[in-house]
Amino acid sequence: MPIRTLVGPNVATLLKQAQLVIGADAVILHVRRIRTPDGTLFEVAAADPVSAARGGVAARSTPTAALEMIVPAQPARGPLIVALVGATGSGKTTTVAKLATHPRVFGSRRVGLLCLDTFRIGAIDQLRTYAQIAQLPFDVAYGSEDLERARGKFADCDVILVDTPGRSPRQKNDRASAGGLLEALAPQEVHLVIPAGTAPRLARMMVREARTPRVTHLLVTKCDEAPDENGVFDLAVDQALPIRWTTDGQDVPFDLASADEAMLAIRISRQSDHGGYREAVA
Ligand SMILES: Nc1nc2c(ncn2[C@@H]2O[C@H](COP(=O)(O)OP(=O)(O)OP(=O)(O)O)[C@@H](O)[C@H]2O)c(=O)[nH]1
Ligand SMILES: [Mg+2]
Repeated sequence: MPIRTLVGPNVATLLKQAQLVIGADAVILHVRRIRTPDGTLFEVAAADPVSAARGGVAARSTPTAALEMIVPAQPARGPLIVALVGATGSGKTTTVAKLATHPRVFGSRRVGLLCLDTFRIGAIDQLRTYAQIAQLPFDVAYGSEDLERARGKFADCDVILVDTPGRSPRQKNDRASAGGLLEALAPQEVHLVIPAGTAPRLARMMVREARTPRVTHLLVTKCDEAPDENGVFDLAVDQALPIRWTTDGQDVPFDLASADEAMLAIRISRQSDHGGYREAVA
């Protein structure tokens, strides 16, 4: 099977190049990090869908599916509802606060914060404090009866960010009511929050178990704690789940970046002799 291998410092550029060389339906076979004395480079291997299928590789993801713009599009009607789900302590609430207040993300769009985490002591106050500091509308939903009121409160919002209780991949029913509330809200985007240092097996399990509601994106947090890891990025490509946002610190709102910026920030620690961009045909 003719595989095109592209190497360069910017994954987003490489993915675009793969599309230019192969076509818009290019199938990404892998994205790998290559460390060099001068910085980190990435290798993207791609093939056309027919060759990929002949070689036993299903068309799992399009190149641009892996990394998305930091600014989401606004739906034609109604507010954009974005929910963050994930394990306890993964960084959901902090990231909701960053997204709500980072100047590059929603700009002048009016953002409201909805808390569904009525399980953990202090969770409501944590998000309410961010809302008060940023002077954003805030509400809490304990049950479906609260959703109508919350929608009314957010009537003039362009965006509603939804914080949810932490969940363990092995706990099937503990947060069932929050899952039900999320279903009722029908968010356009559901980001599964995974810290960068999460073991690949565990990260895969998190994706497998996070079914309700359907996850649309991965969101990689704590890149500062695992600056050398791109396992969650590989998982995103593998599962055809795009990454729009990443975080790399506790500073609200500024420790937030787009996925391609985060890929570039992954650090050098191993020597390699690769130079700038190059292309090879395997
Ligand atoms: N180093 C680092 N710490 C982070 C980052 N994002 C969040 N944290 C920290 O991680 C801890 C947990 O963050 P939270 O936002 O409360 O996590 P959560 O997922 O809402 O936790 P639960 O509500 O308990 O499920 C806090 O101490 C945050 O400051 C990050 O990008 N880097
Ligand atoms: Mg939280």
